[in-house]
Amino acid sequence: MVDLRSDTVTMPTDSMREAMTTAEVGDDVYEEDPSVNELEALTATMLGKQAALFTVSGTMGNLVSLLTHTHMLRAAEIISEASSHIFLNEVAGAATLGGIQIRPIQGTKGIMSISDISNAVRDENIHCPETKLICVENTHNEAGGVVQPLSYLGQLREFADSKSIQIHIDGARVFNAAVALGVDIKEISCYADSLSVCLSKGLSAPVGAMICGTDEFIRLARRYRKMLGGGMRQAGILAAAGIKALLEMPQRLIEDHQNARVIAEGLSELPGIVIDLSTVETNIIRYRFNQSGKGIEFRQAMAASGFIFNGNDSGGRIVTHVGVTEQHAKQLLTAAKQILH
Ligand code: TLP
Repeated sequence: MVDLRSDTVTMPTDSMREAMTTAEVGDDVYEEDPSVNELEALTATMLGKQAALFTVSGTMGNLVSLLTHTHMLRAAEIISEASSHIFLNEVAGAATLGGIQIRPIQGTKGIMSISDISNAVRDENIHCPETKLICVENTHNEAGGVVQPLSYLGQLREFADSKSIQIHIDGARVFNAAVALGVDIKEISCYADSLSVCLSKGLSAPVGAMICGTDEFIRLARRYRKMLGGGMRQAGILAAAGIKALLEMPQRLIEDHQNARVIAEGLSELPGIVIDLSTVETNIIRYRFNQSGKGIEFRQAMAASGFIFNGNDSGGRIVTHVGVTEQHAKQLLTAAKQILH
């Protein structure tokens, strides 16, 4: 089976497993785990921020960031794209645990227009919550792995500064964005007050995500992580894999993007399947059929040929990663051609 449901299915590499067996560890709640400390320092340096924090998952990294930005102040509102992971797929954690109201804004290919954001920012008014944060998902999962352009992030930063609002980047796949743009990751992170970055997606670590920001932000975030039960102890075993993920894996993401492009272009030529090729900038392909029920039928037939993806009644998502080779991409197209001829 070639598993294209997500890049979360990637396995730790041999180099990660080796590093995990020899990792120096300590109690991280006392901030005494040398491997965690090294991973946090490395992340902060790579992303050009003062400090970083290791979290259990991207979901926890985002939630801790939101709690820290709003400081659990009731009546806070944050802006996030209508199909963002934070709004759709984080179990309403911000509302449930943080008392935060999310104001969803419909973007175009996952990108919210500055004028729509501007219209959504609350005025000083006794009736209104206070707009504290703008969240940007980079790359944007639901939109098909779309990269937020640097010029856009620059304009957004300018706007946010003019309103004294902070920016959080849900950068679960921000290394994919940097690779697609051919820029150093700092050229993206410089626009955000805080970022979350997943280690366990395309970067293949078994567990974990990083958040980063100022020293003060991370000091508070560490307390919120503890509150959520995310204070880990000898987490250096996991951090050792995370270090390898950051140092050894980003450069190969380009292969995932190339394979996604091959798959997307090939599939888009087949009858009945609709793909907006302009969204296929990284390792995610979103496709749909104009016929209801066809999504399920197609996935079942593809699974019988050895390729599994996630999806619904009328469409689905294909995600490339280190376990998907160029050969697999070609074989997938051959199987799809037989099914959709
Ligand atoms: N995304 C997962 C699923 O939850 C949908 C996937 O398979 O793509 N931000 C973004 C943009 C994400 O795509 C995800 C995970 C997260 C945050 C959360 O990361 P984890 O799974 O580590 O909590």
